[in-house]
Amino acid sequence: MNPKILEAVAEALSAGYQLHPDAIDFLEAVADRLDITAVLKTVLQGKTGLEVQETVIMKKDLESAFSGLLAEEEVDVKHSAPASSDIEAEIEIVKDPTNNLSPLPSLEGYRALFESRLHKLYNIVKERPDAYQIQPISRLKDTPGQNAKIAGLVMEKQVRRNSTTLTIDDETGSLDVFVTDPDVKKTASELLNDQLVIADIAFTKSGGVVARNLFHPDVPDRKPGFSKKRLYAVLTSDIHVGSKTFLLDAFQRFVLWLSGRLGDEYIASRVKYVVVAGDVVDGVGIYPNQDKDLEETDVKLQFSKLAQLLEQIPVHIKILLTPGNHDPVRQALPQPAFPKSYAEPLFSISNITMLGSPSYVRLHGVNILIYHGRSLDDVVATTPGLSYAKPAAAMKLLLKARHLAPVYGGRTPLAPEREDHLVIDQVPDVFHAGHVHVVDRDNYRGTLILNSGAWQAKTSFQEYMGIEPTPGIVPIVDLSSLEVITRDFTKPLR
Ligand code: D5M
Ligand code: FE
Ligand code: ZN
Repeated sequence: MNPKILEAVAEALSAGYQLHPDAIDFLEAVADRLDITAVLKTVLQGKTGLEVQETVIMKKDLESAFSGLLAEEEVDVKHSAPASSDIEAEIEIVKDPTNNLSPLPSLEGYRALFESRLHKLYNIVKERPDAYQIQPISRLKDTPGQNAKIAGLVMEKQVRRNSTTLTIDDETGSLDVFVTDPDVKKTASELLNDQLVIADIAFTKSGGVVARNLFHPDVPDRKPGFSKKRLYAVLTSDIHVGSKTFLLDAFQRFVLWLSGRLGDEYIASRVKYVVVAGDVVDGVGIYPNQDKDLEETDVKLQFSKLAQLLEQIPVHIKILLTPGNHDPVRQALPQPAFPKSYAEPLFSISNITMLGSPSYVRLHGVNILIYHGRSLDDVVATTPGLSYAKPAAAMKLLLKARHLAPVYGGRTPLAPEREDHLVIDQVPDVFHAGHVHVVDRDNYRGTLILNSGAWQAKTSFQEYMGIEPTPGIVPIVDLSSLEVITRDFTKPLR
């Protein structure tokens, strides 16, 4: 028996009590979580005042004392956590494309981009235990019955009733692979055009190639990084200042809440970061006839209005701003940080950091991938079973593909860069995107996936598309546990 329990039993005996065997089992189970002599002491104190003398300590006696102590301990931890104004910010910009962009002429550029994509994804594939089995397509021997593995980009996907055909290209050649097995067809249906796939193939007697199995590059199952301090990061996006449907009242309430003027003090005073994943303003000329939806038609003035709101956020809270498809930077991914020419008023706010999209930022040891999410349109449009109501499922596919915008020639413009900055070459602890205007979350193999909603009410375009946004609702991440809570700022709190 655990010596601490022997000691506790002896102490109970000397006070004239016995422990029921179930009570001893209970002590065994909790011995390394709590100070059991303290638990026992509480129980004995409770027993001494009783009119009817009870001399046996039951399991239920211990349970109630134990839960009381546990609650006290938790309260202690909470109240001893300092406010975020007493904690220095720890922002490590791990990766930001802004100063590494140099688009090449189109033809040469896209060739370089895809070479870079393949190269970076091969480096990811190299970590697989079966990597040594992967062969270049040009070296495959088409002996019937022969198995092999290949890795290449999905150039085409033809879905028919009974089979799917994938055209897979690597650096050495191209191969058509048939998929008939129902489980493998399911994986095939999740593959995005131009993403990397690993295929376990077999040659048939008739000279065809079938997929025995298909694999995403994927992320390993792991424990994410946590902050040692209890601090919160508000993850938000799609503010759309300048739009007639921007929810000014809700955003003002959010700003007041951050400055501690709306109560909810425990959470509000521990917010250290506000991370914004793009579409900070509504922009101009983003879609045909946007003018009629705008309250402010000058982009610079949209930024002034945004600055007037953000400057009310206390300076100890650090604000990270990244662009989206409504913002006045290039539309093609990756996007650089806001230039001074448009966003001048933001540059005089000392607690704002501007970054490009996508960027990786480590906050107190938590690696956050921030990306607006334009390519979610392509993912939703081309993958059966996905919808705008559940953007986290679409984000999960990007994570599995290890690429933020694989589809070339779809709705998401890609810049002809020498390096493919959109490969997810480090596994993030948090994957934060917006664009869809729907708060949604998931956890995939240790990564928190979070779509961060919006501050814009339903637009006529969304009405037409059947999209139900969840504006004014803000996810708040506890960096010490990656647990998520939300607050709804569309109405007064409580
Ligand atoms: O995107 C706001 C919402 O509208 C988001 O749910 C995606 C959807 N959206 C935006 N552009 C398109 C296209 N081209 N097709 C389908 N759905 C789209 P925002 O970027 O704020 O305008
Ligand atoms: Fe948006
Ligand atoms: Zn957007």
